[in-house]
Amino acid sequence: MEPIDISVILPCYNERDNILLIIARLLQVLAGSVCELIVVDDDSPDGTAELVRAEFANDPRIRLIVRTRERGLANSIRDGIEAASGQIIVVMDTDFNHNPDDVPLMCHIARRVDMVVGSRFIFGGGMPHKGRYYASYLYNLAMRLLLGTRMDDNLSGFFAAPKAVLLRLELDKIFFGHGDYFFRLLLKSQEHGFHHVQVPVVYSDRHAGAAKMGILKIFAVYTREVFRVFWMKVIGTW
Ligand SMILES: Nc1nc2c(ncn2[C@@H]2O[C@H](COP(=O)(O)OP(=O)(O)OP(=O)(O)O)[C@@H](O)[C@H]2O)c(=O)[nH]1
Ligand SMILES: [Mg+2]
Repeated sequence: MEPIDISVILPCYNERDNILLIIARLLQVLAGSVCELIVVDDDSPDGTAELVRAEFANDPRIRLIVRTRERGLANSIRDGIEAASGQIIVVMDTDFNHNPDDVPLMCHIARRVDMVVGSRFIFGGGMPHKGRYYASYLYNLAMRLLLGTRMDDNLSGFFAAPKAVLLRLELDKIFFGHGDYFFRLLLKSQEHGFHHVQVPVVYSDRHAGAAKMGILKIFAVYTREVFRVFWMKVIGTW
């Protein structure tokens, strides 16, 4: 059997109406590659895992990790990364916020650099709602000023990188919480001197289902975390 080249990590919680569609599309766009898709499900009550098991029981390209003892987006991504057999890792949402069609280009570039970052805020990127787009844009500017990150999109959570490169980072200091892990990942990788390339990505609205955290809660949690990291940088403990 050929060694696995690309591992796509698909963290999910209650995504029964999205997961099979996103898997099908990824298998189409990655048809020319030796790939695996790793679904990391936190024991979703809506039966997401059972659906994947029933549909892909005999397909070695689809791996299912069901976590019953822990919950959380960031540490489910870490579990996926550690379990991955591929040389290139891709991390993306399962609700179609991230477009599976962007994955081949990101993987292609990831072979030549340390990390490919999907960005809504460079030329060619975007979001469907103008209001949310500008709010996120301004939030990102504030993050860049406070934390000194050089990336335009510090919260997209859509990236590709060689596994060996990712494992050089201090994963314990990055992979906890929700989508805020992503700015810690970018900051730590910037400090490690990673060569990053940004690729424009256009978000779509969530295809089906509901967000796991309301926008106000996200704002409060992320802002608290931005200030915590800012302060750690000031006192030299980051
Ligand atoms: N394994 C796991 N996945 C999660 C968890 N929370 C969220 N996810 C997944 O992480 C991705 C992003 O979560 P969303 O709820 O879509 O967050 P969002 O993109 O800010 O919200 P929307 O605007 O509604 O799309 C989705 O694929 C979720 O299924 C969790 O606790 N565990
Ligand atoms: Mg989403």
